Amino acid sequence: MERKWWQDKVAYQIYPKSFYDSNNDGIGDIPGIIQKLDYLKDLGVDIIWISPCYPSPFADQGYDISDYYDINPAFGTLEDMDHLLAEAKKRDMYIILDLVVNHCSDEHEWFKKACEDPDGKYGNFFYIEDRKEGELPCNWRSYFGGSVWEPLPGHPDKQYLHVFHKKQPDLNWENPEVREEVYKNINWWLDRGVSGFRIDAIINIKKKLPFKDYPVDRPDGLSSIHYMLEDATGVGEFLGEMRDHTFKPHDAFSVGEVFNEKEEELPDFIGSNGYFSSMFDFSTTVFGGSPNGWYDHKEITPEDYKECCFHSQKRIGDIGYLSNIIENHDEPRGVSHYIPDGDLSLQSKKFLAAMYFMLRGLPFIYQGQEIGMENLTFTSIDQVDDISSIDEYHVALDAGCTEKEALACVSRYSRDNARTPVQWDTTENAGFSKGTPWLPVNPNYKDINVEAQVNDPDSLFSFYKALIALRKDPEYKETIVYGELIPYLEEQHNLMSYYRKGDKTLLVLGNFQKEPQSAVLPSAYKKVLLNNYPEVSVSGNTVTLDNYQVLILEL
Ligand code: TEU
Ligand code: CA
Repeated sequence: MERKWWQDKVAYQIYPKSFYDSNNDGIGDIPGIIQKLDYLKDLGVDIIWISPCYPSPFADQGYDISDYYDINPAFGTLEDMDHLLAEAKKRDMYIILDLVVNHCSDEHEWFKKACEDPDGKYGNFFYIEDRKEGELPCNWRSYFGGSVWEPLPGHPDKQYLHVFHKKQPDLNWENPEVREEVYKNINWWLDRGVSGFRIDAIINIKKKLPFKDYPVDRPDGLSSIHYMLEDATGVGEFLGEMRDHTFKPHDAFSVGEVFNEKEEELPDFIGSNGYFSSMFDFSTTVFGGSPNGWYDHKEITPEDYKECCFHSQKRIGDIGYLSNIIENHDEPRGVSHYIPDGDLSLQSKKFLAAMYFMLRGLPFIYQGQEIGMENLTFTSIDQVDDISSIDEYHVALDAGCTEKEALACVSRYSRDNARTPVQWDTTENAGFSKGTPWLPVNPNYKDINVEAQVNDPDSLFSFYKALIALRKDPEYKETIVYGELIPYLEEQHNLMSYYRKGDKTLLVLGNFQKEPQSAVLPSAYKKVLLNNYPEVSVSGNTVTLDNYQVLILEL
């Protein structure tokens, strides 16, 4: 594939509400991001994705936008955003925003106007249907539970579609006026200095019309949206048009939140003239997911993790460039998710860091990941804020789980795990805010915090910094950024190992278990580029790896 400006970068996701609170109202904000830019620069970050920071009633933490042309007063002002863009630019950093255009907020003026006059211009911005005797146009279940249909405020004889929360009415992408509005907004931000977008829930913009029922798959009598998405074709027409009107003329970076794409569509999505620059590899996050709900999810083992990563790498090959993650704002903390038996140690965290970071693709770090932030343990459902977790709690109870079991699955998978405030130091509220944080701080902040790690050469933070420095090292960049990935000793149990081959040959060798194990080296090595233990134990052509030991070798 042709090389792109963003490919040799390292990206970092900020969830602004929980990043850093500059004015002590308990909510992170844009001036707070500006204050921490040097911290991110020191880590080696280039691209910063900021989760939605626009005006929003926060029904879904800002993924319900009521004005696409402004900044949420809780986060600051447009001037603050301009200031952030300028400060980032000074440091050769790039800001990308979240593009949430499958839906808007029910408090957006378009929806308000649609409620005033459902037959007028704005009625056609949404999916509004007649409601005869309470009948639903179709039996689809919204992602957050319940029917996707909700009575239209002020019009009991009509109803509107929302595949997410009822406060997130879906925009009607079939209407060219809607698409025009979306492109206008994207270009407005790009012209303002934003370098691109992460594109939210984008697969959902294409609905299979006319509305019809799909198989009922839960006791609620409704049908998972996935049946409809499988059946819908033609999303590419919208996405190609969006690319041509916005990203392409600006040479912007775009990363799609794409799920369930069909194999043959990969080149269309991220090939040389793809709809997006890149898309996230969700193969490990969705592994074990059950259509029944979180309570029925299957745990991922080290072997599964390895298989998912290698499968994605093989299918993408040189078609395009994936974006790699171990967590985001919708997922449990990566270390809590992928390291079995809660065996969280500095070594296991470093192991996981190196394993995903050295894959071919653009690495994203989610805030707090670089210091090894962990899941929260919930002791009561009242501590949960996230709408998705609350729904899943009830799904679990309805399926016959006890309250304890339901709470355990929420604890395991809740989106709030990743949304607790960043742990900056050992002072009150982990230094995130002097006010009351909107979501409680993880009580482990005295042990896990930025201040304790930035100057410690053995810390996880320093390990991430070394991984980033290695990716950018002129000697190895060609291989790490552009080289191919070839699995090594793929069959060896709980060993995750792969070559990166470019103008050099590197071998990433990791022991994904807490017992030591030996592995045969393919040849002698020239240099140890990274090691999470002080020593390498080799005898002849065999290396013995300590528990969760990971080595990056130059062969
Ligand atoms: O998520 C899209 C998505 O597919 C979700 O259903 C995701 O699987 C779910 O959050 C897991 O519980 C995006 C955003 O990342 C998410 O935060 C938003 O809630 C959602 O879109 C709606 O905008
Ligand atoms: Ca604040």
